[in-house]
Amino acid sequence: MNRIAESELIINSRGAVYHLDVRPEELATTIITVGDPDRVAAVSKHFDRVEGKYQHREFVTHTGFIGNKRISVVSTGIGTDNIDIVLNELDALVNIDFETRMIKPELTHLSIIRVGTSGSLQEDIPVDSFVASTHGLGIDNLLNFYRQDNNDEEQFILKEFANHTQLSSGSFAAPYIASAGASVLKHFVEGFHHGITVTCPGFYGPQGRVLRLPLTHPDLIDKLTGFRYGNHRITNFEMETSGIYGIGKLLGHHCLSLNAIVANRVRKEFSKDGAAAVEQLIQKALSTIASI
Ligand code: R1P
Ligand code: URA
Repeated sequence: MNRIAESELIINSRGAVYHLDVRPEELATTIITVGDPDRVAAVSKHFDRVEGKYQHREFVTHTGFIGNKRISVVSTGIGTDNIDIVLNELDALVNIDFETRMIKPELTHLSIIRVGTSGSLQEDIPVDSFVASTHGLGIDNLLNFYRQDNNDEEQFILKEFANHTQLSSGSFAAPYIASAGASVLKHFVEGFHHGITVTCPGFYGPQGRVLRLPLTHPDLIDKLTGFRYGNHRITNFEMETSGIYGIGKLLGHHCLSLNAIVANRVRKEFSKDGAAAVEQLIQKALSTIASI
């Protein structure tokens, strides 16, 4: 095994990984990710004890305890470009020895649970309801930079998605897919819709929103809503899940994305109190996470 060079894994003068500014001993093995840096405190206010707070740029981390369960909550900012940074640095913190810069012989498998907001693509999944993503299907290109490893079902879903939406033709990057960590997903059944979450490289055009610019795919919402593969359908879209599932799974972590639905794009509705829905999802997620 090779020593990882200073240019590849950047460790600052505090001995912390560059973007997150967190040291290995400052991170728990159960991690909640949120997009909004202000949502970190909205999660850690429920901790019995906060052990440490760290921040660099949009990456805020609070580590603490609920009972005996040690949890870190980390903000990612928006988008899978940020997820590339956060997932690789979280993994480095547990699986690379910062002294020797070598991969550790025994790997740690993190539990990584996203608590975020999302837009529903189905009429029967209303605003203020919750979705646990069975799969992250990315149209954002991130995983095309890594060697992927899909099972048969994932490949079939992907093929049908490409046929149905034509989103892999012309100038579009190939869509990719990864499944939720089954060992985590099984704890989030009651009170959650389950389905495929599509991860987009933007909030407006890439999610079919028209303000002043005409779109190349004006039928995107209809195509996503109408997609079926066996019992699978696309429940919602947002901007991080496929990156978390894709990179997380390749690195051996157990990942789950929990979504508070703030918009319903079929009914054209937006939540009257998205903050309350997010707070409810945080509480629901924490009570389950503390017990597993
Ligand atoms: C867009 O408003 C943001 O909201 C969703 C999207 O994925 C994107 O990050 O998630 P968060 O609420 O976690 O930020
Ligand atoms: N986040 C998204 O990315 N899209 C939505 O419609 C709502 C939240």
